[in-house]
Amino acid sequence: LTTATANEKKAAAEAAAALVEDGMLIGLGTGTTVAFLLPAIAARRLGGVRCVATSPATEAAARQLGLHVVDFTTVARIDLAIDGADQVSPERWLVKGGGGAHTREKVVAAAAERFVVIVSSDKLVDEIAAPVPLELLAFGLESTLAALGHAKPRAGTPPSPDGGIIADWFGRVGDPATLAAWLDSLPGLVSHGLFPPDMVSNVLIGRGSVVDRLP
Ligand code: A5P
Repeated sequence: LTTATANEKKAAAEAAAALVEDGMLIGLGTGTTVAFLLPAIAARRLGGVRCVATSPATEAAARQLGLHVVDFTTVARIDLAIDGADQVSPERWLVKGGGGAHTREKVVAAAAERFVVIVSSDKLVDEIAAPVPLELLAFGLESTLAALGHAKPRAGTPPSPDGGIIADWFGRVGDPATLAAWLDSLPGLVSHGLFPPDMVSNVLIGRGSVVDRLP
């Protein structure tokens, strides 16, 4: 992480932390950008904020900072989810899952009233491209990989907290909606890292020391 990129991540994260209101249930993403978000939320000292975490790492970091983390098993709706991304296209397609947490991240984003994406400016792309992160069931793994064609389990990455195998797809993306629909049709696939534009409420982009929004 260069200092310039870190500063952009921090600026975007701090802008998102300002959106948190007392009493809200917040969805916390995963990654190095969210690492700047957690202290920024904690610093607001809003006693009535509760959070759900998209990964054990985020959960531990949030608790360490004194944030009130609740279990996501029995919660129906999230007010505001905030998360980073690996790629953001002009149409607001996202690729997520560079840290392997995309399954829980997508469940949390989908349950949120508002999903705000925080990125450094280097995450903006003209077109979504491979790799697209995947989570696959261990059951039938070889047959699912064969159906996927250009996919490989991610070397050295442990299974997800839900037991899935983290992998990446390396084919030509083309139209993200077509690829997402095809991936969603494969029974052995738990989830993929393509997040559709209709899931995304805002994108906050750190650019130098200012924060832009995707129009
Ligand atoms: C975690 O699985 C990812 O979806 C992250 O949100 C994404 O990789 C962005 O990560 P950074 O904030 O570390 O760049």
